[in-house]
Amino acid sequence: MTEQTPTDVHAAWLPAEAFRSLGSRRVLVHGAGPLVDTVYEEAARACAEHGGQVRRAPAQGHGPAATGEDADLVLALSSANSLGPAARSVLAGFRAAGGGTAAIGDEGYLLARRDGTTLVLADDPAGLLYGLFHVVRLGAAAFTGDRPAEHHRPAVRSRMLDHWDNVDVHPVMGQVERGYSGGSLFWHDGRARGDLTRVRAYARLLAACGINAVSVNNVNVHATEALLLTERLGDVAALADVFRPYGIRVHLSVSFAAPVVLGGLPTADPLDPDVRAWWAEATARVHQAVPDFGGYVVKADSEGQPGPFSYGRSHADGANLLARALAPFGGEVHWRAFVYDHRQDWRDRTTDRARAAFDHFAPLDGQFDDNVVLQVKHGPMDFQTREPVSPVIAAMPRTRLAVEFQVTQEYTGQQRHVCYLGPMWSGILGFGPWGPEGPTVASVAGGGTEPGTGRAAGGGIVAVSNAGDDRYWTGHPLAQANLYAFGRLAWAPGADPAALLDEWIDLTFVPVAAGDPAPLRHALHAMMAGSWRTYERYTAPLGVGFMVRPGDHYGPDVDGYEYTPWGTYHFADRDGVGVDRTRATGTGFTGQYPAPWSQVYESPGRCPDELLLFFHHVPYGHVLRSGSTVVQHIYDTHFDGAEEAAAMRRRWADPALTRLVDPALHARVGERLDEQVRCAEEWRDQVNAYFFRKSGVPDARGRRIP
Ligand code: GCV
Repeated sequence: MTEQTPTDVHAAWLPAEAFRSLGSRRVLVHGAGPLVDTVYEEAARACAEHGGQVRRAPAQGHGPAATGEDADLVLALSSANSLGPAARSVLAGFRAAGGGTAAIGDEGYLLARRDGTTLVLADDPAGLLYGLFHVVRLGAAAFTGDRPAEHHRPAVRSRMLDHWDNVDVHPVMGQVERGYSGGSLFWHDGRARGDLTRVRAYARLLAACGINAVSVNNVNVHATEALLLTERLGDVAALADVFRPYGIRVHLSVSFAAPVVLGGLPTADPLDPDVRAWWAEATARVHQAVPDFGGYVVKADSEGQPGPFSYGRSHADGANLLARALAPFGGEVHWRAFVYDHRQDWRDRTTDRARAAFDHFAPLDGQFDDNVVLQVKHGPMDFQTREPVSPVIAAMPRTRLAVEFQVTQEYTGQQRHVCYLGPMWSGILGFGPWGPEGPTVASVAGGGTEPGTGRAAGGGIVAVSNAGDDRYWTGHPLAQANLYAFGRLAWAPGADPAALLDEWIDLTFVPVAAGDPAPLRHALHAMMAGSWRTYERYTAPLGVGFMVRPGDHYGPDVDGYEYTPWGTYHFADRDGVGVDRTRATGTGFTGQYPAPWSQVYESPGRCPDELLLFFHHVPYGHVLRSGSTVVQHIYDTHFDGAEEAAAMRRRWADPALTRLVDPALHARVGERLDEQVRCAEEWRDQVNAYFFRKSGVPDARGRRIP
């Protein structure tokens, strides 16, 4: 078995140099418990590296050594005895402002600076850990001047990464389904990895950007992965031991057919008493092995996975079966709403895949147990470069919903293209499903009220991870920014994605730059900030989606899915293009939205340009809100997008930049950019040629279309 080589791993957003400010101070860690141990170890590691001093106050400490009066940084649990006067006054001020009883709250922290001491105060140890990483992000600014107390806490309780990692190498999908970063961090060729050093480093990176849950295997549960629930449970426990010190709970994807395939029962019918007993016993064993087990992730009746439909039962029956097995232990089931007919007839224009999740799940609102989280892909199709927000998000007020993103770039360049997705996710999280003035997607995911009081508590924000055993974690070193930004947006959905990009650059590149980092910082920002829109320009136009090579989903193939059973069509003909999803003449999908979106999307004149072809079939001469015609827009954006990719490549080749970056990393980014430029030209030429040949309309600017 090949083991991972921890020595050869990129430090990503936690290079030792990023800890310089913290590590050169006198640090006092005040409190007890395993996560406080982690905080202490982080501080100790930084101080050993940069010449500072770290002390640990005993839980019941007293006297000047424990109060932190002689420390530059105090990280203390609010419950700790003998806090110094500065910490006491910050806490008192905070509580007084909240009417005397304010709690800092789970995972939250207060950050302040008084009389030369920086203070991080938290009610629970996870908050201290997050506060420590905040101090790292601030660098020298954390130790300058006075800082009034700031209260930080996550807007969303569950911030989760799903790994689509196979234990065995799958003959088609490989070790990681839709993985573009080498092998799995956890599994290698049918077995758990023996050396979990990299998993520990990964857990640390995740905690530093705010992630607190992971699921460790593919939602397509094949034979070996199914065994993780039973005879391979020890492997799950070993992973949980590594994630736990960073405040991260482990979840497992399970097969709905487990009672049959693992338990030898004749049925997996959710209403069968033997099936219930089987799940209850299996789940009790999981909790014995992993006492803080997070719960199950389930893909049922989807793309060939088994589910309750086989027994004539509903998805509420299916989800509640697992929820009841998990409830005694405080676990949750993440039940995916990605249910659609993947064997439809392309000739049938009435079946619309976009409708499927709503049609299946909206009628079940109110029927799910409190520990069921319905995990909904952010769009109605499948992680396309541009989709409207899924109508399910507005349709199930009595169900706990989690919104699912895809950090792994299945449809956005597969970590061969620079495509910073922060702006896309930020737009979705800030979208108002009931209109711009109402609650946002983030507030649905974050919740705030418990079931029974109106709206259900939020189920969280989830994404499919893009990390693997690649030296740079993510294949393309710049794809690390997506993992980082996802975690930070899940913590603070209102954060500015451009500022998060800078934050990532400042941690990852600036501290290790071989010279003045300013040009590098500037260049990376310029290359990445708008890269999602660049990618959109040279790929499928105006929200129509797909047009990719079937199967691997990389590179252009305009008609690749047009005559397939997958429900992903653009319907281009000689007159026009797009999918009519209107109530008036199409599939009626627009009717799944509440006002105002049901009206906005219904009308080609009001529909945002970038989604026009998602909702409407229009003639090539249709004039967009931008003033351009559809076909001219296609030509223009494809020429522009390919040119923007080329400009990115030229910028990266600037010798002034090359000098500042580690040569191996520079070369890796350069190779990927070469491929991006090649692929963008291919997209440009195939899409432009396709629409020129279909429409016969020449480019108004006379550019060469092959
Ligand atoms: C894990 C798409 C992907 C599949 C993925 C599926 C899902 O269909 O192509 O690889 O399966 O989504 O989200 O379950």
